[in-house]
Amino acid sequence: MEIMSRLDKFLKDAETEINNTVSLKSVQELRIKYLGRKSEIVTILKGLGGIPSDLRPKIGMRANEVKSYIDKILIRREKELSNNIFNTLGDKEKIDITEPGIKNETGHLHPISRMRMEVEDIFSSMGFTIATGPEVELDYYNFEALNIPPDHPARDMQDTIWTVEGSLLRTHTSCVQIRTMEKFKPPIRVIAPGRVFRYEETDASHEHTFYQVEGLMIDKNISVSNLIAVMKTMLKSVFRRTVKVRLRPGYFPFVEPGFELDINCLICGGTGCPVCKQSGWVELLPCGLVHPNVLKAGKVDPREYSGFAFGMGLDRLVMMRYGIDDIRLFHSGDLRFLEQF
Ligand code: FA5
Repeated sequence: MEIMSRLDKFLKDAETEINNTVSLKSVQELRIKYLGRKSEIVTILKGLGGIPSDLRPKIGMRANEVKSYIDKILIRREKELSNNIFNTLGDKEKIDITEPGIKNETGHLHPISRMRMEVEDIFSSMGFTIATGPEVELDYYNFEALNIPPDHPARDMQDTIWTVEGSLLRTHTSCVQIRTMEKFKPPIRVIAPGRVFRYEETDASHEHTFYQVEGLMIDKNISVSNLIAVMKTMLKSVFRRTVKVRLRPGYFPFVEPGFELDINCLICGGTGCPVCKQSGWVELLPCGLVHPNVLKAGKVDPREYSGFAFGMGLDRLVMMRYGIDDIRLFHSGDLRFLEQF
């Protein structure tokens, strides 16, 4: 019976091709080829009416069997290939959809940068603006204009890294005082945060490269009480509580009178530790009223104006705020330290 052998061959061809196919896309194509409207099986089924009636039931039954069998093997192959997507990947590539994802590490600001921004905000709220100056500075701005002429013994107070004759890595941010007075007329209210450098041995509270925030306020009738009021407001905002401070006389050629503002050591609570050199106090903020010679160097008339200035150690402020007992940790690059902030 020719039609029966056509059906057998059709089934054999379909089975072979479906079992050998390797992609889900070709399974779809084979479904169209073997079961679609133009497929041989559909043509046979449509032509059943033309077959002699005694043979029609047998051929019809066989054609339907072949059709549903092909459908089954198409479904089975589709399932096999779907599972195989994972099985054909190497062991390392296997996807475990229940495994928790890998958290992306994101960086954050260094604690000194954060504190600098916080201090900038505090002073901005008191009407101060931010000034800057170069790190490689002229002798004139770092020393001479600040009432420290050549050969003045006060030059030894800050061990200097010289670059070329007359040029140095600034030892403090006080140079920005003169640069600001050259640019702006009083009233002046600026802070100048920045990096400074000293040729120094390092220890728990001393670095060769550290940060200061210079402050300068010049107006008519500025006195020590203005200085104390601004300092107290700043410290209260930084520490979010009142901290014990002491003011003692300090000598800096660019201020008169000059003071040292110390804060009670917050590492040991005042009982003595390597950071405060067992004294219970940390030198944080030298300050004073701007010396008339400095005002003159900045072309400001000392008979008309007066002012105060301060130079705060930013690293030490961060140490006190977070209870860090060694300044060298800041530049250590140690992630175990930095990740805590
Ligand atoms: C000065 O640098 C003056 N220019 C400050 C000043 C400005 C006085 C305006 C008066 C008016 P001094 O060398 O003390 O001063 O440094 C100021 C602060 O910087 C210190 O109180 C301390 O907090 C910090 N500091 C000084 N040396 C180091 C260092 N090696 N490592 C870390 N912090 C330091």
